[in-house]
Order: sequence, then structure tokens, then C-alpha cells
Amino acid sequence: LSEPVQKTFSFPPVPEDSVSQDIDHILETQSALGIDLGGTNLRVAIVTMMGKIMRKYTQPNPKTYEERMELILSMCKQAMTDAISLNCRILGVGVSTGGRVNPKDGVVLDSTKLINEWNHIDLRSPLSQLLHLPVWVDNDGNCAALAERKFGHGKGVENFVTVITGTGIGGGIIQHSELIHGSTFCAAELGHIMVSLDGPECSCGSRGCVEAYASGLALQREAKRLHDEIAGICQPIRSEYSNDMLITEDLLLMEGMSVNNKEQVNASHLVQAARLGNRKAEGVLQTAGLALGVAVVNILHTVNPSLVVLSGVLAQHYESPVRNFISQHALSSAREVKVMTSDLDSPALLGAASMVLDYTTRR
Ligand code: ADP
Ligand code: BMX
Ligand code: MG
Ligand code: CA
Ligand code: ZN
Repeated sequence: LSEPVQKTFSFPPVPEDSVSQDIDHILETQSALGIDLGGTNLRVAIVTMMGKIMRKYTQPNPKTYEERMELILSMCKQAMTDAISLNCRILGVGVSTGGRVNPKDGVVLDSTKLINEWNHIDLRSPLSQLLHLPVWVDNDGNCAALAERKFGHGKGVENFVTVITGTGIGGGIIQHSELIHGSTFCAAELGHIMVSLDGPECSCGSRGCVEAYASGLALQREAKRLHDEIAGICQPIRSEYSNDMLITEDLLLMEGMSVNNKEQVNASHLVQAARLGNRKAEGVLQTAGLALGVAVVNILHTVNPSLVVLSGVLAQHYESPVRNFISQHALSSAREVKVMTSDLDSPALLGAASMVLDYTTRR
């Protein structure tokens, strides 16, 4: 007997190019709304599967709970409308926020005074009710680590840590390719690693935290202090170096700023003054870099990552002081760690979006 002939059917071959174009198209249109709530800014963005930010909206983060919720909801509504014209299909919402977060429930448990009225806040329910979408929430530093894992230097790295400098200092720890949250969701609050017994006051209520030395807010505090010193003793003289900075006898004042209007002085002026050779500003930045170095060495000796990714407004400035401190003070087995500056635009925001993109495409 001859074998029965099996009937098979095969589809005509599809040119490879069109398959990859289809996939590219899906990856471009499938998107998430990312929200990032920081000590200064509230950001919303439409982010594609590939990590491309299609549109970003930034407002100052309001000081009260009601105003903040209202603004989040109105910015999201705007983004949802714009997503249609951008041909982006929004699969869900990812929220990155300062404070301790229970990601299982989508609840902010507690916050330092960088974000007022931000304790026991259910973010998931109101957002999912309004937008009819699934919502994920995590701490901003943790989100920054997720972004590095998916889009940044952390791709394929099993154990790494990220430190993100903004108004405060956030952190995220990836161990065995997963985030660490700890027993009460307070792991990786790296800004509150204490680097001295009696240092400057921190926004968490303690003293000597690395955030109190090296955050945007800490540098702003020091910039104001230097400004007040000079304002108290002499009239500014126009500097020959710069139009927007007045430097007198090693101290600094910013042009266009009356002595009463201190609000304009911030970390970026301090960095600029240091670049122009202001020794006091240089000293402040050196101390900040040293403090961050101490914190990072403590992190190395706790979780022994192979990579530390620095991100945020001051990352580039901190890279070499941190490397130097490691080479001088880390145990030799921890010393081989790589230190890199992130190449991502808005890691916390991208990480918030990645929670949606990773989950909705999981098989
Ligand atoms: P958030 O803390 O709200 O997440 P950002 O990451 O946007 O905010 O960072 C805001 C902080 O960074 C503020 O403290 C601000 O003073 C500081 N900052 C903004 N631009 C610069 C800059 N060019 N250099 C240094 N610090 C900056
Ligand atoms: C604070 C703390 C952290 C946060 C970090 C960076 C709050 C509200 N914030 O240490 O949870 O990760 O700031 O935040 O408790 P950012 O404001 O610099 O983005
Ligand atoms: Mg931030
Ligand atoms: Ca964290
Ligand atoms: Zn602190």
C-alpha cells in the first residue's frame, strides 16, 4: 500500500520587507501615555513602543492635591485627543511619581515635602475611570531604571543601578533583571542614603542625606546662599565673562535679578558660575560630587551592580567625581563597576510608559 498523500497548504511567500514594515508600523502606532510627577514638574507624554516620545507636555507640578489631580486629568485628556491625530493607539497609562508607591494597588503611600499632599493617594482608580484604560504606577527612580533596562544602557544588564538627579535624587535597582521594591516599597530611595552624621537638612526631615548635598534643590540652596553673601556686601559689577552672570571677587550674582527676587537663582547658575571659574561655586559642586561618590560606593557595597547609570540634569557633571571616588574607596571586588551617563531623554517618563508597553505586549 502506498502512503496516503498528505495535503498541505502554504501561503504564498511574503516579501520580507513588507513583514518588517508591518511590525514597524505596529510598533510605531501602539503607544502609552507616560506621566511623571516630580518635585518641580508635571510631565505627560505620548510614547511609542519603540520609546519614541511623540509629544510631551510640561507644567509646574501644582502644590495641592486637588489642583494636581485636575491638571493630570486635563493634560491626559489633551494627550488622548492629540494621540488620535498622531495616529497613536494608546494602550494604557504609566505613572512615575516621587514618593513611596505600592505598584500592585497603584497607590502613592507617602511622600517627602518635595510633593505636598501626596500621601495615601489612589492614582489608578481616577485615571482608569476617566480614560477607560489600564493604569500602572511606580516610584520615579524605579521607573528610570525600567527605562534604562528597556531603552538605555541597562539593556541586557542583569544587575544595575540608576541614580537620577532632579529636584531631589531618585534611585532604582535592577537585580536579576527585575526591580527591587523591598518589604514596604521603600527600597532604592537612594537619595536618602546618609553620607554624613550631621549634614544639611533634607526634605525628608532627616540630615546628611545625599539629596541634601547633590540634588537640584540642594544646589539651588547653595546658589542662593552665595548670592545672598555677595548681595549683602557689595554692588554687582558687570562681568567681562558673561552677559547673564555678574561675578565679583569670587562670588556670584545673576544679571537681571534684584536682590529681593531670589527665586530665579538655581542649580544651573551655580554650574555656570563654576565653569566661569567662580571658586566658591566650584567648591559647592565638588562637595556635591563627593557626596554622590560616597552614596554610590555604599550602593556598590550593598548590591554590587555591574553598572551605575547616572541621569537627570547634573549627571554629566557627576560622572567623573563618582568614578574617582569609586577608584579610591570601593572594595577591589566592586571597583570594576561601569559608570555611565544616561543617553535617554526623560528616563522617568519613558519608564512609566514602559510599564504599559511591557505588560500589554507580554505573551
Ligand atoms: P522634577 O524634580 O520635577 O522631576 P526635573 O528633573 O525637571 O524636575 O529637574 C528640575 C530641577 O533641576 C530643579 O531643581 C532645577 O533647578 C534643576 N535644573 C534645571 N535645569 C538645570 C540645569 N541646566 N542644570 C542644573 N540644574 C538644573
Ligand atoms: C525624593 C523622593 C523620591 C524621589 C526623588 C526624586 C518624594 C516625593 N520624593 O527623594 O521618592 O524618587 O525625590 O524626585 O518622596 P524628583 O522630584 O527629583 O524627580
Ligand atoms: Mg523627576
Ligand atoms: Ca526609587
Ligand atoms: Zn533625606
